Amino acid sequence: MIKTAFITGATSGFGRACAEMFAENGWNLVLSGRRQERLQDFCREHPDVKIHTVVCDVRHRAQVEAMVKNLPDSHADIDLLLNNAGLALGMNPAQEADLDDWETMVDTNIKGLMYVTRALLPAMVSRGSGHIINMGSIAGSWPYPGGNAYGASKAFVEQFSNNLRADLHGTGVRVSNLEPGLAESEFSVVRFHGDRKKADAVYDGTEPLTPRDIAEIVHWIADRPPHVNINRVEVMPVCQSWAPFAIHREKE
Ligand code: NDP
Ligand code: 8X3
Repeated sequence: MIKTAFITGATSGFGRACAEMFAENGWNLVLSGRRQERLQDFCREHPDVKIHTVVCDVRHRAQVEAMVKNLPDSHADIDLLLNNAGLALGMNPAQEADLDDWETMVDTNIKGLMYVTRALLPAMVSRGSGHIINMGSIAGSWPYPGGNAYGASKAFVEQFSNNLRADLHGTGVRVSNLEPGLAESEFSVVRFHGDRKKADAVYDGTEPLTPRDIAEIVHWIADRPPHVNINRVEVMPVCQSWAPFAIHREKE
């Protein structure tokens, strides 16, 4: 039985790598994102895969509802929703952060993820099967300077995932939260508003996770037998670990 994966944020980074991975494994795909040309490129490069693309900004509830309502019959039964669309904006301390950046992160990482989940969930529940994999982050569990609203938005994703599991008890629908650390994609270019020098400095001298690493984990989570639910996976590159607590000392 051919399965269908619905991937948000499929135009770049993790989402695009996951689209590749699921295509290689014979899945049908629903791919969404705001950049239409990237979605079209993917279709051109994968002429043998059954792909439905939708240009959608997940911040807009009506667009999300229309995207789900208008799924063609060939792609209407979603086996896997990968709630991946998301972003960090800025790394200034909270007292200097841009409120517009905070709002965009809340609208995308929290509200967008809720809209897509709520739109697709009833059909999964009535079919008695389905899987939602949410893209969390280590930033949802571990604070760092400048993480402020981004980390908090990913803490929401972690607890929303847990609470979804509680609500979906007995329905057969699975929920997982994947929490990656340092990974190279367009993430940092977006975070630093297009400043490539600052973005490159994030990965300088490191061996970060790759989108392919993440795609392999997503596929592994999705490919467990139906009675197995991976609740959460936290993954970092070997070059990343924790630092000691910061202690401010008064100068004599
Ligand atoms: P990228 O910037 O490479 O990809 C982000 C994707 O999200 C793009 O496809 C983008 O598509 C989409 N997106 C952003 N805003 C919207 C929106 N309003 N509506 C629809 N789609 C949107 O970054 P990553 O692949 O690294 O990030 C993917 C996810 O992984 C994010 O949730 C991120 O927070 C998380 N993550 C990233 C880590 C990292 O270090 N890279 C580590 C941990 C988690 P488009 O612009 O075409 O709309
Ligand atoms: C991205 C990982 O540590 O840059 O979610 O916030 S981090």
